[in-house]
Amino acid sequence: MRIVLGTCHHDCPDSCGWQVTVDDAGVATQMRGNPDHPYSQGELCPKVNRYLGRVYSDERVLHPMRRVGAKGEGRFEQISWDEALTEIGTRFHAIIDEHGAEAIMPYVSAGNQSLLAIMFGDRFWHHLGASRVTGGLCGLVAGAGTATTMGTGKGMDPSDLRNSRFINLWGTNTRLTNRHLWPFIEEARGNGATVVVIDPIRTVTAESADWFLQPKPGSDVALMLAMMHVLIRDGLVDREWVDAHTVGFDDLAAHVAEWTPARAAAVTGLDEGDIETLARRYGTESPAAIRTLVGAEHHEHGGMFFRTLTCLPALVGAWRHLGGGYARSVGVWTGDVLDHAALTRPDLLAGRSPRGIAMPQLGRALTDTELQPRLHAVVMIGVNPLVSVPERQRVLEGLSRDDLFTVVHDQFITDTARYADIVLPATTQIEATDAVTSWGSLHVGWNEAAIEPLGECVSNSELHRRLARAMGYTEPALFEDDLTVLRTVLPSIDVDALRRDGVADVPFPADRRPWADGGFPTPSGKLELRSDAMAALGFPALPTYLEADESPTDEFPFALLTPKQQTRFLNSSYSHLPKHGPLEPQPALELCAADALQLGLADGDSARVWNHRASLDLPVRITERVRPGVVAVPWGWWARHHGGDDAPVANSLTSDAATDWGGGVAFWDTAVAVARV
Ligand SMILES: Nc1nc2c(c(=O)[nH]1)N[C@H]1C(S)=C(S)[C@@H](COP(=O)(O)OP(=O)(O)OC[C@H]3O[C@@H](n4cnc5c(=O)[nH]c(N)nc54)[C@H](O)[C@@H]3O)O[C@H]1N2
Ligand SMILES: Nc1nc2c(c(=O)[nH]1)N[C@H]1C(S)=C(S)[C@@H](COP(=O)(O)OP(=O)(O)OC[C@H]3O[C@@H](n4cnc5c(=O)[nH]c(N)nc54)[C@H](O)[C@@H]3O)O[C@H]1N2
Ligand code: SF4
Ligand SMILES: [Mo]
Repeated sequence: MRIVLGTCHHDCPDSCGWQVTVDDAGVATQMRGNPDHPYSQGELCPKVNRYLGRVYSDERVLHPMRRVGAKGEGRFEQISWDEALTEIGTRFHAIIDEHGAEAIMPYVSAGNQSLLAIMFGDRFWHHLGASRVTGGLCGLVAGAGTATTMGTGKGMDPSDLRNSRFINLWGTNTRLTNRHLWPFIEEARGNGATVVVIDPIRTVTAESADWFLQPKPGSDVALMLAMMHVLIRDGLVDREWVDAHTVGFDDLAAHVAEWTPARAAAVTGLDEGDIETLARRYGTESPAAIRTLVGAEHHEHGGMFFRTLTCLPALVGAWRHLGGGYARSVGVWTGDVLDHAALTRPDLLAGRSPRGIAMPQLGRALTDTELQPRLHAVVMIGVNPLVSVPERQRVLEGLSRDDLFTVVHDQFITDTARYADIVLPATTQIEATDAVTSWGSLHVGWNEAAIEPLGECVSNSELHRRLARAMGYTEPALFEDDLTVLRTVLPSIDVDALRRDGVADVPFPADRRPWADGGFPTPSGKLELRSDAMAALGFPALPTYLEADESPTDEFPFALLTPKQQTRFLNSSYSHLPKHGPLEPQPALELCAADALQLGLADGDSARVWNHRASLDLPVRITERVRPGVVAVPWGWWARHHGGDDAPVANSLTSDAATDWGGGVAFWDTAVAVARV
């Protein structure tokens, strides 16, 4: 028996530490939380508590496979790695000869967010000169919006919420998506802190809060502006801190003068008195912290949400206090220990600057006949776009093209893998060594391979070494082994100690108040309540409420949200497994009683939800989770759970409109109609 330390690879802020028990035959027999991990403290979650069921699932892809039926039919034959690589090398060389290297595109997401898994492959794609993917589905908008005001995405250490008195969980579903932060919040609560949740959905986190505010989706900026109005009107602004460390206060004060709580109440659907109370409590109960994460960025004005939100802590001088300020992803802090260029080697571009393809608009890119050159090959790694990317119908149309060569590297035949020409088998996290810089806590975790790869599975890094060989490349950087790379790219970390302990701390300012004395890395050197740089780019200089283009209309009167909500799912990754999907409430259309009554719908009836993109029939679930005018369809389910191999899913309905800035996507500005079937 051996115990091997590892770190969860999922795109989840917690990056939990685990222990894998391996028997003498090399079989993993148990996985549990590492009790010595300072953040996850021995607990995993309802997804990963069943991880061995994923590792040893009968449905695992264990060998390379080649499509034999039509695209999407899901019929494959087993082939050898040699055959697979020869075919890929031959196809790639032919495409490069005919159309140039930019006709090939890697499409990589954070199915495994470990360092090698997600970034080592950049070396290969740089060397090849493939199209680059820009923007993303997750986190970039929050980071960019924050940086507009603060010059950086760096905020509080979320674990310092334990020192807060007024905690605003704003557009984040902590108990579901970031469960290991909850004990720190409970600790603060034990010391008298109040927890407020602001979310258009009454989530499990909202259920656990002291106070829940349910604005209309996409309306928060109006609420923030009214809070500023009250703070300024009532003299709750920390003028000393504001004068010393911000620019644009007078302009902002004039700008929010007209944003009375009454006006914001009309926009947000909140009670005017609640807006007053929220602002006054935020301005008087110190230390006050705002915690947010990713969800609220999935709107057309997502950048503006974070731009505006980060003005609030400045106005009340929250950064002065331990437990005060603004907490979001700490990936910008943990990224400091990584030598990104050493890992991804942009020098291998050798002066070329391949064109960028926007990640969220995959369907448009694959179907765009004007694109020069057209995309002729796509390699999907750790991503399931037919479930995760908006406008599924367009992605499907693209992946159905006969002149597109599609390679998918995954652990399962996902909706996307069904459309592959070649499927390559991927290891799970317990089969490969890697390291993980967390985005939820100030740690880097080690992941030691606990068992040998199953079948012929390979890790993402080994995949790229094989692709390099298949192309006949000789550049040594493409072939470096995992340990050598990890030792090189974490220069300030004692990798031997990390390997022994499973986790290491990431540096953070010693007094834990990173912005107490200002020093923001903006153009003015101060926190920018007014941003002349944004004005120069054509955006409003001051935080501004704007309505989304795709807002409810007479034809499509409901706002559709498609959130994460299953405790046993992680994004698109578990709905198909027996200990996960079948144990969750099945896909349904959630709407409130008042709307149901008006539409003549009762619980369990079949309803149709549609717009110009797609139409889904779902059982009705009447619930207080959503407010009038808002409906929800859970995300993460595959086509088969919606009635068939090519059935529409939540993202068949969603918009692929780009966000204002940051390169994200407005999934959650989607308007739909609903009727009884
Ligand atoms: N169990 C579980 N955990 C996960 C994941 C998972 O799938 N399952 N996914 C992981 C990933 S990839 C990520 S990015 C994180 C995301 O972590 P979070 O950002 O916490 O989660 P989301 O559910 O994406 O969004 C948070 C909330 O934003 C709300 N929201 C939507 N629009 C608005 C708005 O206009 N205003 C306000 N105030 N709120 C709004 C949604 O209703 C939702 O409840 O979670 C990670 N953790
Ligand atoms: N409607 C709607 N759409 C959304 C969201 C939403 O809330 N609502 N959330 C968005 C967000 S925040 C995100 S982050 C994306 C996530 O979207 P995806 O990145 O597509 O989702 P995941 O399920 O995290 O991972 C994708 C795949 O990675 C595979 N995988 C796991 N480990 C490995 C590995 O080591 N190697 C390889 N090659 N594959 C591996 C898994 O089997 C899985 O099929 O979805 C986005 N889409
Ligand atoms: S999915 Fe998140 S909560 Fe679950 S084990 Fe992984 S990091 Fe921890
Ligand atoms: Mo995400």
